[in-house]
Amino acid sequence: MTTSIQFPQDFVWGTATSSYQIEGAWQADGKGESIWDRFTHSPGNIKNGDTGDVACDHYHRWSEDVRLMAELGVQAYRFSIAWPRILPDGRSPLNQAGLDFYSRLVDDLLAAGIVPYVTLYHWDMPQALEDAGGWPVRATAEAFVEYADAVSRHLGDRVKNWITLNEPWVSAFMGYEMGVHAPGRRETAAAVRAAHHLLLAHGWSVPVIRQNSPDAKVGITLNLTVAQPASAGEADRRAAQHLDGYINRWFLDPLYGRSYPEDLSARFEQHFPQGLDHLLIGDLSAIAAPTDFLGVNYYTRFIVRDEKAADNLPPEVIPAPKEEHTEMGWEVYPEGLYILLSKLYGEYRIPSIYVTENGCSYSDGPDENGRVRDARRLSYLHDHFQAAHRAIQEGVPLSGYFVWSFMDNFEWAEGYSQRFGLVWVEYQTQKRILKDSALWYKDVIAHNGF
Ligand code: IFM
Repeated sequence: MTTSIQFPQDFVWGTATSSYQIEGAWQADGKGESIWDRFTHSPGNIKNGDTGDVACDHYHRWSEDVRLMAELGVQAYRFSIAWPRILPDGRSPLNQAGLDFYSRLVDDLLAAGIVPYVTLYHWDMPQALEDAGGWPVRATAEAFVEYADAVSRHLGDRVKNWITLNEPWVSAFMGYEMGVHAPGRRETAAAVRAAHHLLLAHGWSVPVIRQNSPDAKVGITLNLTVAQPASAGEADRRAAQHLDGYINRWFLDPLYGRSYPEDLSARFEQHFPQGLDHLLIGDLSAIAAPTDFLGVNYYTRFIVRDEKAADNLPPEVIPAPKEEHTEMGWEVYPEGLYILLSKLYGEYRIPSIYVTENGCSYSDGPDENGRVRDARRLSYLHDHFQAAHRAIQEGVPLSGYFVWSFMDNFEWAEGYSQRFGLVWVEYQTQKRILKDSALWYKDVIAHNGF
């Protein structure tokens, strides 16, 4: 392993979770039903029939979890707010008990010296809004602004870092096109419209959050990847470009004032009732509301091949040969993080970037002495930190890094079969154990490097 890697003095070391994945308590204190409650309660959607009904029971154990974070020495904690705890039916009235929960959490974090980074939407929309049409309907973006307003008014005095949305690509395309995430629909047109309304929800809420939370930093988190062609051939090159457009540029370009990318808009425009040009003039300037940072969730690269027709979407993604893969089946490719960060800064000149998620799923559990020797996670993080450091050395304004995830949790369609945590969770007893990677991360934080 390389020694003496030193990060900038003000670099922020954190860890991340999301509400549905850890909280449980799906009906507590006036919470409404979310699309993930409905989706997991419908048979056949989730591996082993798992649900987030209990998850890590963080809703009741939050104080213990904050203490564990403090023990790790993390400087920041990225968590999300469950929209249906705040607005059980999607629109007013507000559920004060839901706000109080997050208010206590924020106070406790601040008392422990941990800076809260709040994500407003990490996929658990109130079911009532889905019943009214969900993200494919423009009114959902308006409802989101009301929600963002309510939360930022209540927490904005103490929360100074806001992330509007987590991974809108996943919400739109995995939820409405592939149907593997809630709400489980399989309609491309709905997915394309959902993506647009998610971006609109983001853009409309940025000024509202700024108004309610003076001096706050506001951004959005995208799942971004590196799409590489399987060969030097033209069809593969175009296929890789399309995948890059579909996952990365369809979101990045409008957010950074470039409108939707032309190489894809021809294909997607049919899904907008009046076509892209007509509809979007006001929308595009709203979506491009200036933000303070971009959150990047990076896990792996995609190698792309399309022998038949480079115009197919999504193009064929082929398995990376011989390299190491995590238990999600994702190739370990730290170089991709360096490539991605450099490209983002080079292309869009983003003033500040955070890695808001990076991590890996390995199921290594406690040995007979109760120790979790997750050497592969440690090595994954080591190599990705190193790649991030290289990008910083070359001028990328990377401000911080949030390891996904603080603890093992509900991994969406995979249920509890995938463990991404720094902390082991024994689901039967809710016992938590710091894994070896967590102890190593503690050291990295303490030394601001390794
Ligand atoms: O667990 C998810 C998280 O909710 C969003 N980003 C990817 C993670 C791993 O799949």
